[in-house]
Amino acid sequence: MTGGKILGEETEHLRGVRLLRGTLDRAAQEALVEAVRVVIRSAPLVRPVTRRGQALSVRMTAAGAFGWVSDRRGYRYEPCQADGRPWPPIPALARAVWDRAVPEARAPECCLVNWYDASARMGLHQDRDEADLAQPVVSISLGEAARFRVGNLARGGPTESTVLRSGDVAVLEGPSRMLHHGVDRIVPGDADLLGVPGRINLTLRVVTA
Ligand code: MD3
Ligand code: FE
Repeated sequence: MTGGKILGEETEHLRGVRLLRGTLDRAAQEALVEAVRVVIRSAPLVRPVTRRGQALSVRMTAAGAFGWVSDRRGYRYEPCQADGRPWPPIPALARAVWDRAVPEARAPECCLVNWYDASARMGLHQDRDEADLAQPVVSISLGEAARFRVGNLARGGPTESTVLRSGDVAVLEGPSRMLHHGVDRIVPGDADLLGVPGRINLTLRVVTA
C-alpha cells in the first residue's frame, strides 16, 4: 500500500443501502487499482457465461478463499480457479475498507472483481449465493462512474438509482442485503484512473455459513 487514505466518509442512504461517498482518496484509489492489477496477473479476468451459454458483459475475477464463478453448470463459489490454482489474496486496502465499514462483520472470504468496459451493464438481480445472508456486502467503485439501480425485495416494482463514483463505498446490510440491484450503464467521464475507459467494482462478501 503506497500512501492513500480511507477518509471519514459522508453517509447517505438509498433504500437502506449505506453510501459512503468519497471513502478512498485519489492515492488510495491508485493503490487499489494497482492491487487489482496484481490480482488479475494471477487470476485473469474472464467473461462468465450463464447456464444457458449467454456471456455476461462484465469481465470478472476474484481474490480470497473463494471466487464467484458462472458457467454452463450454473453460479457458485469455488475455492480454486478453473485451472486449479487458488485465488490470490484479498488486497489489504480492500480489507481495510471492509474493517472500517462493517467492524462487527465476519472476515470477508471473497473479493469479487467486476470490470466494466464502456458498454457493460449488470441486470437487476439479488445476491443470494452466500450461505449466511445476514452478513453484509461491501462494494468499492473505481474508475468511471456508474448508474447504480436499487429495486425491491420481490421482483418488479419501482426502482431508484444513484451514480456511484470512483472512491465511493456502498454497504448492503440488514434488510437492504436482499434488495434487487444492478448497473444500468457506465457514465462516461474521467478515464484517467484506469488509463482506459471503464469501471472496476470490488464486492467483498462472507461466503460460508
Ligand atoms: C444492493 N455488483 O457483483 S455492487 C454484484 O457495481 C453486483 O458491480 C454491482 O451487484 C457492481 O453482485 C453492484 C453493489 C451492491 C452489491 C450487492 C447488493 C449493491 C447491492 C446487494 C443488495 C443491494
Ligand atoms: Fe449483486
